[in-house]
Amino acid sequence: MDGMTAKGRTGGQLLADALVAQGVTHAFSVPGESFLDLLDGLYERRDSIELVTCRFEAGAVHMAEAHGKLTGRPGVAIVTRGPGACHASIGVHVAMQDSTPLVLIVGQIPFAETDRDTFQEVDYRRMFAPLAKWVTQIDDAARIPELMARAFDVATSGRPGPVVVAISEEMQKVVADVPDIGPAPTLPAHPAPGAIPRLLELLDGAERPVLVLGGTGWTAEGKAAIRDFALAHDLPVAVGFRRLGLFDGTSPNFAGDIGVGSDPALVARIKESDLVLAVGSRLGEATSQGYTLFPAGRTSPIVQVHPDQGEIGRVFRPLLGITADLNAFALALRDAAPTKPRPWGEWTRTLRAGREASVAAPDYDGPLNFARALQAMEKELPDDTVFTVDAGNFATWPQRFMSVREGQEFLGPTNGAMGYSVPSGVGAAITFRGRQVVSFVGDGGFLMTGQEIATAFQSGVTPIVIVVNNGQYGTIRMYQERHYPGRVSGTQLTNPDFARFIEAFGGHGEVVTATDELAPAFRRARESGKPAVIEVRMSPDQITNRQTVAQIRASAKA
Ligand SMILES: Cc1ncc(C[n+]2csc(CCOP(=O)(O)OP(=O)(O)O)c2C)c(N)n1
Ligand SMILES: [Mg+2]
Repeated sequence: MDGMTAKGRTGGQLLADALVAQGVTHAFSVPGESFLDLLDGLYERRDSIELVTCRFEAGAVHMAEAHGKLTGRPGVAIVTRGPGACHASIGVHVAMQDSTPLVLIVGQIPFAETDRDTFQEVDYRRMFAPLAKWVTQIDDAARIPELMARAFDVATSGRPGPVVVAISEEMQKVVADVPDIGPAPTLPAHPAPGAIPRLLELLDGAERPVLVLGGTGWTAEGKAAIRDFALAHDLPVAVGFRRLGLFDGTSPNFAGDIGVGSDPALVARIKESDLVLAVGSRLGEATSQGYTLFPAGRTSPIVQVHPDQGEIGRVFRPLLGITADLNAFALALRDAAPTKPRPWGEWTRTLRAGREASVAAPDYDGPLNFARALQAMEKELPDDTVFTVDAGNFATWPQRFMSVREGQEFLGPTNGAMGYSVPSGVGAAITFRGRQVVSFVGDGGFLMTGQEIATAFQSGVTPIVIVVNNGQYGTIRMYQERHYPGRVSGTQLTNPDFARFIEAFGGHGEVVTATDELAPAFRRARESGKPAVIEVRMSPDQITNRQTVAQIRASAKA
């Protein structure tokens, strides 16, 4: 499209064409009267862009965010001004904290009414200032190609993130004669010439190294390259909070994930490590266990690799920082064969043994051992399954007891946004039609955005949602029991019949109350060929996969 002119296009057409020029294939939207001209432009480009009509702006943005996480190119959400933008804001926060490329387009009020507190008026530059990577408003149709290209460049550069573009109402009707602008062919940032030799020198001097993978934008080739490096050097590999898709959980070198609810033994080992290779990870609050992995503010035994130099050493001062595109870095590192035997074989085996001990399902009281149930269900999963999780304690069960295999994907909100799992699963299913999506969510999170399953029916995709029903906002109850044992306040829930909920949409519903029921229920759900909900009835007393309410109370009182 670059350099092409098409005479006399309206702003709405220019916007739709700008999306096509950027290679956009999907846009997730709840319509508003503020962007009728853009909707009309999309009508003309409906062969290139699938417009997905959603039920809730938070759902639309989570779908777009999942698209961005899975493809590395910005997911696009389009919402209306004021109320629509407010609903959408949670997804901007997810994209910011998760480093996901996202472009949120907001229909703006008529420009001529600015600053009258007119109907649905909001200043988006101020509203999204701390939430987004960049906010702009396009008031001149002739600048649509320029500013849209800029929006996509900012969303994907360095540390990827969300960009908000407000489009004033009349501007969408103005006719302008300007060419489209596509992405510039830009080569990724490669590690500096001295970077890999210095890293290897540090590795040669290490006894207890750990590779910690994180971040976004990884390609299959990049993930394979860093895997080959890890295996050649026999490094133990951990992944950051909710980054379980970055390394094969069944690999003999996989040590587990570090984040909320992760294995305390693994955290202890990482604190003992004398060289952490943090590739892509920001070593954020959850991954660093509340910034306790190393003393902050002084040099720590870390080599940190990140595409944005501004993220390197933000909390932990590393021995070495390397600014590079993660895939370019991984490919450069792949050929760095060890020049001498690696002395840490026993250390790596110790970390792996820890992971195996953690993944082994313990006994639990009652008819449902969710750990064993998940492990039986896991055998039914296709090799390219996409998992999504919500925020909540239920998520620590799949995170701990299942192994995300190479070729599978795992999407979770690192900012802990409840209501993420169902819409992101729908977005993933629409992005990768034909791949099985399995979305885990709690009873609390499901009733925040579970109605977005309607979009799966409308788009003809068939995710399977596993609702873990413990009749409460369990995570908060857990904190409550730790701080105020026995004083249950504001955390109990009265729930509907979740199987009948999905049946009302025309989907497939299952209820699971015992260990050996989950795998067959999952099989039936897949065979139904419909969107499905499997309600797993979890004892409210089994508040985490490590502790019961009684145990928490006892230690809180001690
Ligand atoms: C949008 C949002 N609101 C509130 C919270 C605070 N919060 C974190 S976990 C949680 C409870 C989740 O309940 P549920 O989905 O049932 O999962 P459970 O913890 O019971 O497994 C709450 C309310 C949040 N993280 N996000
Ligand atoms: Mg719950």
